[in-house]
Amino acid sequence: MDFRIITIFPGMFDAFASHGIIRRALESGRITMEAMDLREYAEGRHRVTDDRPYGGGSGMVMKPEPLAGAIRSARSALTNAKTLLLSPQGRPFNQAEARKLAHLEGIIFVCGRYEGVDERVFETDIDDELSIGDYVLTGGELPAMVVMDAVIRLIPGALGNEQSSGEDSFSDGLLEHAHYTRPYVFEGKDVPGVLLSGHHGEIRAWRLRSSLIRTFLKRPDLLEKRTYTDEEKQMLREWSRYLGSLADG
Ligand code: 9D3
Repeated sequence: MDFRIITIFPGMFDAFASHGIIRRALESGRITMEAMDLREYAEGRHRVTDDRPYGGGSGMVMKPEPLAGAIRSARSALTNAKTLLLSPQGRPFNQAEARKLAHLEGIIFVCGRYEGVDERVFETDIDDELSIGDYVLTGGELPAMVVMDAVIRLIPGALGNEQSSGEDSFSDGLLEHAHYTRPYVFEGKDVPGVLLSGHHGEIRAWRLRSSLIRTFLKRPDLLEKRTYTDEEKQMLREWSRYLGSLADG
């Protein structure tokens, strides 16, 4: 999968590209990534990329000519790519969006800065608009990295053989079960015995129960968006009966 990023801060992407799974995905050729400096598409001695808004007001707007030039250059390199604008007005990004994007041949990210882009560029050169959540950042660069990170780990082979994104907690709508590693006793607390029992069926059931209860405690909103297997229904009824017996004495 091919990524192009249009930004006034291409250097922000250097650390992202040079560590861990992203670095390996680049080295193996599963992805390519190029941060394009928007300034290189701006004219004049000062290579200005922003200007004052028509109608007045505070803040600046991304000038149309450099942005359109950079997008068209990226699109001529990646002919089948989708062009996404990162902006606070975008649709909220989530795991379902990540799964859809993972099927694309390429993505051109336009990192918003200032108050936004000139509407005429938005209308003709942007395919879709995404936000990463309801909080105020200084630009679209970190959001572009967030979206790439979520998408890249879904590309077959990107996580290596030891992990699979199919096992992600978000894949089945529950949070992860509790995890333990050595030592067996840490600060006086030991590990649930079932995990040392070697009974794979019991371990699986324990983990499912752990996932259900952690989701109930930490993210009850997730429980309502989900359908339940017979085994899960049985666990929920078991709790319900148990809680009912506590209430009724
Ligand atoms: C006067 C209102 N502006 C400043 C408070 C609006 C504004 C413009 C540009 C607010 C933030 C930004 C920069 N942010 C992004 O470009 C951005 C973003 C974000 O701030 N939060 C979550 N997702 C994203 S994606 C791009």
